Amino acid sequence: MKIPAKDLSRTSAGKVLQQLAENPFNLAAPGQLTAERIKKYQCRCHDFTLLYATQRVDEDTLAALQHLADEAQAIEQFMMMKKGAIMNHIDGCESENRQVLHTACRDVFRKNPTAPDAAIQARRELERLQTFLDELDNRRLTNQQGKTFTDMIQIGIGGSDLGPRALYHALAVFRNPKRNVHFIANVDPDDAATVLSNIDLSRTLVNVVSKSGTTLETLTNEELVRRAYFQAGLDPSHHFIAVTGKDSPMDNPEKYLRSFYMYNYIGGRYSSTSMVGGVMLGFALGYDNFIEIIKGAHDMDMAAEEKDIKKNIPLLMALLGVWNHNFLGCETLAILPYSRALIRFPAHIQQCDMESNGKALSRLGKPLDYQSGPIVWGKVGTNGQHAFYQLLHQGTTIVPMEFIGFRQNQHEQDIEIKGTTSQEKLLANLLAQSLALAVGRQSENLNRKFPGNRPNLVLMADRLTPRTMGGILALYEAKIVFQGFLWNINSFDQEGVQLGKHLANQLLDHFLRIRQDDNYRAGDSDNPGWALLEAADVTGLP
Ligand code: G6Q
Repeated sequence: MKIPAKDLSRTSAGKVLQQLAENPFNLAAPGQLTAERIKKYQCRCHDFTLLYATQRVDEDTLAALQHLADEAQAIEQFMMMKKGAIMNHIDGCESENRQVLHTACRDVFRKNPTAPDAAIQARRELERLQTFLDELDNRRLTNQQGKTFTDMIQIGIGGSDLGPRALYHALAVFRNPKRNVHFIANVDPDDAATVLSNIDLSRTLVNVVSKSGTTLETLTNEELVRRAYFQAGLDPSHHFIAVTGKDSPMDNPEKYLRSFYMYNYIGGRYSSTSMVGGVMLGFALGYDNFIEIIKGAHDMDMAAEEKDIKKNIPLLMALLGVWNHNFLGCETLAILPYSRALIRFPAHIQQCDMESNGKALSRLGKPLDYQSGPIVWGKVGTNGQHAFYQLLHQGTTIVPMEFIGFRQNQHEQDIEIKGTTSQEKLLANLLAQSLALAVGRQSENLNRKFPGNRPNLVLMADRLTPRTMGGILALYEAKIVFQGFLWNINSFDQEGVQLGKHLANQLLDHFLRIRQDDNYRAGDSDNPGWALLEAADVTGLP
């Protein structure tokens, strides 16, 4: 299966969009953002509605964006990816050359003759997880004193931390009230100390997550927590669980109470619905809720196969992003959920997006002659309105925004004051911002003038549940993948991350040698690590 690869600058749709961008739809002109427009520019997929009347698009722009998606064969590529084609390839360069099959983790409940082997492997891991969780629930698996496990520490970093952690916070209200999860990611020893200072280790499981089984931060933190177990007189092999790649250095079941697997065709940042998220989320939320996440994600994976951009939220969001970034020249993107539960979600999307699409080489092996992924950032709720929104409204930089909102809150509690609930006030704020940023405000006083034309969209759902969370997760994954296809880049490797890992290890070797040999530094000034070592001196390290 050969992947159709075409650079954005070689597409005919790109040329049309270039012309349209000279005079984009003016949201700030009087009478443009009408009720009719708001009604017309809505897209629905399953539980979600996307409101995009507040983007600088009209029918001509949408037709050109549809043409762009067709020319790039975005849907065909997405379906090839789901069936197991090698996606991770760049002509003329050594690259990972792998399948990309995070969607297979969700394609586990239907008889699908085209499902790749990955779906069978995912189902097997799910069954093993279910057995493990049953044992915990039925007290067949307890600590050595016969007591239940009440806590879990998840040790992992990057893709083995951000997505799972975002989901845990998002769904905390669905948590088993007798179970808590704590996270250690950074190698900063204070991170681990904070978690360890306030926990009963004897009733805690430690879930060590590393696909490669070689990540310095994770292995160091694992040893640090193991030492705490030894010091407490506890045997770590009754508490430690591994989630790792088959045959990785961590694939050593004797060392662990249980070992679960993820496979090399699942990228770290796309791994939340594999065992990377599954073990911890299953422990905290229960197996059924984890399955709901998977089902919500699967629904979105299917919805993302729709060719008509007006019926496919992830594809439409991908295209609107390309329009704003490549044609209207906006360099960043803000993700702004109006739900405190999504507190960690912008950080996850930041990683997933910037690690996937922060690339400068096309899949044809040539430097790009256009921009790829934007700088992604964001924060939850109305708090931002009292902080950085000033720049969004009146700053010299135009920041496209993606708002996420829910009609109902998660908890049963709310209060009605002056005839409206807090949830209604929250939503009113969200919608007011969306409209104000698009339309702006005229004023004689230049200081109080708002130029408008700040492109934004609103993703709405009824309530943030495990199912909707799975949907939002898969929606953003698909959006990022589609943008990679449109930019014709390899979204599935991360050489920049690998470089950082490699350099840190190299530098640590230097530290070690300095400790062992006082004469080493003088004779080694040609060593490329030297400049870094000089800098390290300033920090007072060894
Ligand atoms: C994600 C990246 C990266 C990775 C971490 C942790 O896509 O590859 O963020 O997840 O570096 O790697 P391990 O899971 O191998 O420890």
